[in-house]
Amino acid sequence: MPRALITGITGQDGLYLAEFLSEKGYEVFGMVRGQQNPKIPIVEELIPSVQLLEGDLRDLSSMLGVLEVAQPDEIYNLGAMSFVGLSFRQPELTGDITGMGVLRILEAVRIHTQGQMERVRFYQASSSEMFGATSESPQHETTQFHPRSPYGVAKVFGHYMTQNYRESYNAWACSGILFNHESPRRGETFVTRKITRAVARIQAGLQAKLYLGNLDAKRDWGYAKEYVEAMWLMLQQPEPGDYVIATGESHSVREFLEEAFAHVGLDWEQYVEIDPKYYRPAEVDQLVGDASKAKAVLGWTPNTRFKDLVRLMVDADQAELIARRQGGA
Ligand code: NAP
Ligand code: F7E
Repeated sequence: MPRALITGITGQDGLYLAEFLSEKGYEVFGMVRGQQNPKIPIVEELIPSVQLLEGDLRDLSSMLGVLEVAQPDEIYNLGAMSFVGLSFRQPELTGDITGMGVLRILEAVRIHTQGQMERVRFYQASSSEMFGATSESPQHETTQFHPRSPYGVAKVFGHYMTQNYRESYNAWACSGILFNHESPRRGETFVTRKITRAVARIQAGLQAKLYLGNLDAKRDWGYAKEYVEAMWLMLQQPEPGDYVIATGESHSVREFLEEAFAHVGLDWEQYVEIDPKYYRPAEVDQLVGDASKAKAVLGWTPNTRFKDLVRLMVDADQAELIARRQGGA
């Protein structure tokens, strides 16, 4: 039975990946920061066989302990401080977790394998935020980086470290450059989920207004459940490499709003107000990915398109609200 270790297992992607790997017959280990995390019962309920081990990306010795117990064949490094807006307010912490954390886990693997890094397959969660203000469109694996946030800069560091360990120590390491991917499990501060939750609450009469920042930003939004398969496919190839994972379509926050409110028969303009506090010191105006390498080499293509994604997220938030109300919460 192959063994996989996931950092960030309590996050959106971690949950989907843990389910995916466990269905494939993997023994799944997850690194968690502490037992008090309220998401731990959700992980344990969804994947009863999962083994959770305490470790932190800011602490090398804790990760060595995790590797000692898990003895993984594959490591998926999904742990990060992943909220771009917050990274401007907590740049040092973001650099420590999202950037230095990658170096620490690579070092932990080097020490754990006694220098034979090729024995363990490693996935790094790189991001389209690394492209930032690049002038090339669509973006692909060799597009020049121009990160626009402490988060984006930290991801560039992690990306190059992963490449550097591959070149220096023969690490079997891949970076997936994933464009935005969303789902009903998306954190509630990210714009898509913030909108779909608000739509459900406004329709139920629980919320009057939705306050947002820049509505003109454009993103390439895909469905997270499909993106975790691409991570796994990268680690099944004969050689490690880096891959863009994206839908190839770009839509504005405004278009997302229109679609989400229209799905429940509401006009977004009556409910949305702009609050400058949600603007960022530097914005990424437009991203759109070219995933043709992933299609050609991994055989991966996205199936869920923009409108379906918006609708499935609104439907899920409405269902969650109804379930909560029936449960008396
Ligand atoms: P997420 O929901 O924000 O999950 C982040 C995970 O990282 C959580 O499990 C969190 O644990 C963990 N974490 C935070 N600080 C940590 C630390 N110091 N040590 C260990 N773990 C820590 O993120 P996601 O959307 O699933 O994304 C997964 C990865 O892909 C992240 O690296 C993200 O930056 C990257 N990415 C995401 C997207 C996207 O659109 N979703 C696109 C490109 C790249 P707690 O529960 O303890 O906070
Ligand atoms: O913002 C604008 C905001 O926070 C999207 C992370 O998973 O994907 C994600 O980063 C856009 C930005 O995601 C609000 O200014 C307007 O232009 O949902 P977001 P993100 O910054 O694209 C990348 C690929 C990652 O790697 C990251 O980890 O929406 N926007 N008004 C707003 N954004 C938020 N959060 N809240 C607003 O009120």
